[in-house]
Amino acid sequence: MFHGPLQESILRRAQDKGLVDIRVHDLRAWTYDRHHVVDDVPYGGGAGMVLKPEPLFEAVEELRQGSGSTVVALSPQGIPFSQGLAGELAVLPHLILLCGRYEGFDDRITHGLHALELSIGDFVLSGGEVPALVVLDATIRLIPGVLGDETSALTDSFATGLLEHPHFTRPSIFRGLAVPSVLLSGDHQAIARWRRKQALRRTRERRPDLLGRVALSDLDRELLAEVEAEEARVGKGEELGT
Ligand code: JFH
Repeated sequence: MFHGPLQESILRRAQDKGLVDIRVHDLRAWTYDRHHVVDDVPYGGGAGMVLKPEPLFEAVEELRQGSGSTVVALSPQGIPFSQGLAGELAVLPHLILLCGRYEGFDDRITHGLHALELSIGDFVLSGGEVPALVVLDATIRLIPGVLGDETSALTDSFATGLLEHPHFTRPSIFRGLAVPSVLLSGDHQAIARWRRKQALRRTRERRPDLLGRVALSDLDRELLAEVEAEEARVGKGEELGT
């Protein structure tokens, strides 16, 4: 589950450049029984199995670099992972990511190891491996020197707090669909204004929760008022069947 994603593209280059060292461990290496059992039935009953504390504790105690390690546990019960948290993880010297399988961890694991419990979203995956790769990818691309273009991580959507404006490339007309003419105008101020308005429009339509959290300038309020006025016109037009 790890070797594909870790050997490609940006994560590959980050490792090749020596900017990050990623190791993958099998929890069963810290078991001592013939069948390498890492799970057991839940106290209190119910379906599914739970990860046993002993192998996780032994693994973390062996891999931990003194007090310099931060333990992260992936879980549907975690706090929401975000761009902001990726930025905080990116400056830490050593992370230990606990993936998990079955129904998750015996609660003494996350508590006893002082793990930061993270969720990558409100959907249920089969295990923590994909969430761990998500956290790694989002975090590693913020390490200085990982991206070729140092500015792109900063101007990314979510770093600015808004969704991005739409992007277009050649040809200028594709199957009858034209690129907005302002983008071909060469008028950089008009382009900047159009992009900002589109970003505000998309954010308002798709992620109104983000709009409440970002600091809006006077121009932003003006552009949003234009968007709202256009919206009202469209709504009326629909009502009138025009
Ligand atoms: C993980 C798993 C089902 C049962 C919600 C109500 C009932 C666990 C380890 C993270 C995000 C994960 C994630 C992370 C780690 C593990 C599978 C299936 C249930 C789910 C619990 C095992 C899932 N953001 N989504 N999924 N599982 N629960």
